[in-house]
Amino acid sequence: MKINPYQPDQSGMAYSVGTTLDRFIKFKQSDFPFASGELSQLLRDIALAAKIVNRETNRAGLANIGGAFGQTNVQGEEQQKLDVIANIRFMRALSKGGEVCAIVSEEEDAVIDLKNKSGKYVVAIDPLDGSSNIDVNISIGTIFSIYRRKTPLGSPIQMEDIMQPGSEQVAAGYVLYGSSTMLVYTTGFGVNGFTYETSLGEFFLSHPQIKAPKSGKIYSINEGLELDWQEGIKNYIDECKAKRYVARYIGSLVADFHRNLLKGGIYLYPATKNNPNGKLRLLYEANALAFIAEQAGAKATDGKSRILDIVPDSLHQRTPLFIGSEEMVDQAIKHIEKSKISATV
Ligand code: FDP
Repeated sequence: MKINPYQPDQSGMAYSVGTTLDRFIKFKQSDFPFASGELSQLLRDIALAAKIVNRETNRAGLANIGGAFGQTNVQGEEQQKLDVIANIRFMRALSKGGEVCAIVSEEEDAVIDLKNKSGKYVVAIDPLDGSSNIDVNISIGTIFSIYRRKTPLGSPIQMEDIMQPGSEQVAAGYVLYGSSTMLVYTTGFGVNGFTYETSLGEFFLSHPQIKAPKSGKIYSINEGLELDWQEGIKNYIDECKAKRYVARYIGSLVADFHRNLLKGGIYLYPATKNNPNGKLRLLYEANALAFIAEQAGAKATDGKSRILDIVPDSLHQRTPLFIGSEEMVDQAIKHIEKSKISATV
């Protein structure tokens, strides 16, 4: 029997292992006229750091890298050892590649100016999201946003390069370290997901052109904070229960978002008494996921406006976040608005 390796094969002997992330990125470079390949290289750098962090998270139980690091980050949250390790890995990947001029990280108080005058891109990153789940072997993630700098190449970095609204993102993505490890990203031409094949050490295209269901039955919210919610949120969640929707809350934003993106659902983190502006960070959590959500046909808002339209005024700014299937987000917003009107009459 003669098998043509380039043709679909019935025997299974020449089955294709699929499209690698590297090849996909290279192929997609043509979406950008006059692209010089730097964004492509930056995405590859992020993927490499993700592979290393994936290795570290997989052996966390064995390598004495679980548990607290003994310091708090700028948000006052206790840093875990793996938070610190992931931060180091991504910082290295982003600074060594040469494409980036500045980085904003959840784990760093201030902007990291790489003094790289030829770096076109600014990256905002949460190196390891969902840290409270690290020690109990539950899915965690990395979230990143990429912006083109506003000031001319060669000049020093300015705050206008950093404080850009999410609508200016040129690419965004997340890595989910879960039952399998996935990298999902967009450059504004749809959303594609890649699954890590450990034996080959490569990400392969597994979820091409992800489309979020218009509606769904899953709602994800920390119900322990119900007493702190505003009326509209309570009413919306009551409606979800009345409709016998399904409650699912992992407490790792990437994992909750990813499930809802594929299956249809909504993730809500509203303002609470302790966190009057919500808990999640605009620059390196909400913006990236909002860009991905919109590219997949879903929606993201802070209850008043589209997440991607918010112009940040501080690095570690927090925002309420309602993100997921379009009809569910619209319905949540209806309840929020209705309760505001009834509060004013
Ligand atoms: P964590 O504090 O564990 O890092 O971004 C912060 C985040 O996790 C999200 O990943 C998660 O969805 C949320 O906070 C969980 O917050 P609560 O524990 O308040 O529900």
